[in-house]
Amino acid sequence: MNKQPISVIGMPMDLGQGRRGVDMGPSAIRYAKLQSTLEALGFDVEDLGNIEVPSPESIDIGENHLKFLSAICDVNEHLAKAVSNVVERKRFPLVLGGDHSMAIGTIAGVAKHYENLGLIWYDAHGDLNTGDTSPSGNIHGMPLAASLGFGHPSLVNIGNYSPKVKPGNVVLIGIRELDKGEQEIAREIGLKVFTMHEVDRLGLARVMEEALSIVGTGTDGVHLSLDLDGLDPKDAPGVGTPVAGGITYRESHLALEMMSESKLITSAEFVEVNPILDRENMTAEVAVALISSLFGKKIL
Ligand code: EXY
Ligand code: MN
Ligand code: MN
Ligand code: MN
Repeated sequence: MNKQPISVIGMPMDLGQGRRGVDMGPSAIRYAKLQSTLEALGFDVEDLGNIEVPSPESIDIGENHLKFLSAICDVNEHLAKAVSNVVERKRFPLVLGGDHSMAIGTIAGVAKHYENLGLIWYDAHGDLNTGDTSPSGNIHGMPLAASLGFGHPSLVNIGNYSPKVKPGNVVLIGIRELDKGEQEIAREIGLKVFTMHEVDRLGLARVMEEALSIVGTGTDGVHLSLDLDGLDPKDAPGVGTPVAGGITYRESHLALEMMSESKLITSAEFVEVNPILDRENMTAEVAVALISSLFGKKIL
């Protein structure tokens, strides 16, 4: 079998949220043996290092409802270019984070290469806020809205085009916390949201079958944006915005194995790993284990 070579990019981003430490997520995932694990599965892996991100202490926070907007836009433009180069070289972009505001850059870099990009948003949160609806002003609560074309023009137009994805090509999985404005936008544009209610009621296998059928129909590529807080905090404690009652470690493995079997996924990012809030690098190790499943690791 021909295995597409993989390019790893680190995004040590922590400007999009309020708790320090998530900038060290990429290092923690590398320390959990990402590269050797993928090489053992037979992949050619190159690590392109990290995008440069300023520390929050060294720059101005700007307006309170869109904290660090200007720096977040700047570093996401850089990430978008790096990701786009990887796609042009026919390699698989695997981006490590970093707070979820980085998805704006990753998706900007990927989506311009596809007519109809599918998107799987695996998360406790919808990340559907704009500067007007956000209760916190934290931009990590806004990247899905921005990718769909909603929000501040500088976020929406990263990469100089918008929107990156169409609502009918997007599925959200694991959702258990939505702000009022997020509920409204999700209803208004008819987003397919598999909340924890659907996971409990249907089981994760059925949810994944439906989700993969949606993102695999009429699309020419599928990006996976996996926020580790989609998992239950018992299984992935090293995240800045934990929400109880999430998807288990086993269910998440099944989800990633089903994504692998579908052969639909063309790019991925694993985000919100915060080693300072973690226990013995457990969450980074979970990320590497899930990445192995995505890249076809089989027990037998
Ligand atoms: N909805 C809340 C906000 O916008 O502030 C919390 C967002 C957390 C977003 C993250 C990591 O997925
Ligand atoms: Mn610059
Ligand atoms: Mn998120
Ligand atoms: Mn989240």
